[in-house]
Amino acid sequence: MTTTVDLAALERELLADVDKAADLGALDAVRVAALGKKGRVSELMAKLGSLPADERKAFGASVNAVKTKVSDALDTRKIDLEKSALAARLANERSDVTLPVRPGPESLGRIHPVSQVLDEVIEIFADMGFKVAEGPDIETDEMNFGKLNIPAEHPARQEHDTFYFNPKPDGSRLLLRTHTSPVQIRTMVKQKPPIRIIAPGRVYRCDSDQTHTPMFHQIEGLVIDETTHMGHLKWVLEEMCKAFFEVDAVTMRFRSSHFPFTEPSMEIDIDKGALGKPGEWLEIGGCGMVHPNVLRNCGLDPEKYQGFAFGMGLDRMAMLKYGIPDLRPFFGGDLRWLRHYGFSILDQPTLGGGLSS
Ligand code: 2NL
Repeated sequence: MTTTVDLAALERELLADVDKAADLGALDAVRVAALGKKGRVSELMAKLGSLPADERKAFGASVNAVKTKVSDALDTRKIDLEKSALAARLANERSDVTLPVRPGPESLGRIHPVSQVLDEVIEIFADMGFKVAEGPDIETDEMNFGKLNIPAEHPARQEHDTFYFNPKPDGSRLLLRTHTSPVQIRTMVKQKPPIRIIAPGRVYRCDSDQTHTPMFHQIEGLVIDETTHMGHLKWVLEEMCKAFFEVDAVTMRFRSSHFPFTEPSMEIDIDKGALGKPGEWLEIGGCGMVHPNVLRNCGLDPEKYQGFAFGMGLDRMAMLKYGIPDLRPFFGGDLRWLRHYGFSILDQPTLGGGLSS
């Protein structure tokens, strides 16, 4: 074993390497090669144990001195390189603060026509004192049909093309709601009149062609108190149509119809004059006075309480108002369609500022 290592030469060599390192990456490589676990200085330290005791102390001190010198040189060089790297960036990276701001998501994003129409309709009904009510998309038979005076085997059940879940062990089946009426039922069950709500939301029917999609959007309305009558119903719907189509007058027609949950029941038609085509009738929904059986099923005394309900298709309303010819691309997720028919997020519909500006 010999200790005739030329520590002075090693020190000169390592200090020269430090000086030569052109960037921070190269400098780190020098550090690892010198002071890393298997670096040249560290390896000398590891040899200490095998030296005779009388040489160990002096040799250790000399190696340590080299280590300190190299380490200090590395630190100094690192600060220099960092300074020049920053100076280079400052010299090269200039930003022109006079350039126009790039459009961000808030100006590129688009509101879907159904969301726009929903916001518009909510604004209109909120102004008339209605609150928005919500409920689950997955419902029980009782909420979707039973309480609405549609018993099992009633022919109206077939018309609803219901999506059913697999039966539970007790034979009962959950379903996807076929209308938003269960939201209104839940409200009547838990809240005493007066009730003034709208229930917008997704509904589902097993039906798919050019004008039907298995999921679509509906908005229903419900008013229950002790005195509300058909005159109020007609006024509310007329005000809604005028505000929605942004016209001063609409001609409406209430055609006698039948729903199990209203009596009397009517289909709502508007004259297309509101859309620039007078003389043609267009069906926009259905309505009626809430059936006494429905009130009773919800724990309300039909001798004391009465009121009206109505239902309309939101997607259809969007197509009518904004001249969108086909229903299917509403749910296709095609960004080109959305850029064409969508609305800016900055155009919030308000009655004061115009619903759709
Ligand atoms: C339509 C017809 C309608 C209702 C929905 C309703 C809800 C309750 C009680 C009574 Cl809780 N009625 N809703 C009433 C009449 C018509 O919808 O053509 N919808 C698109």
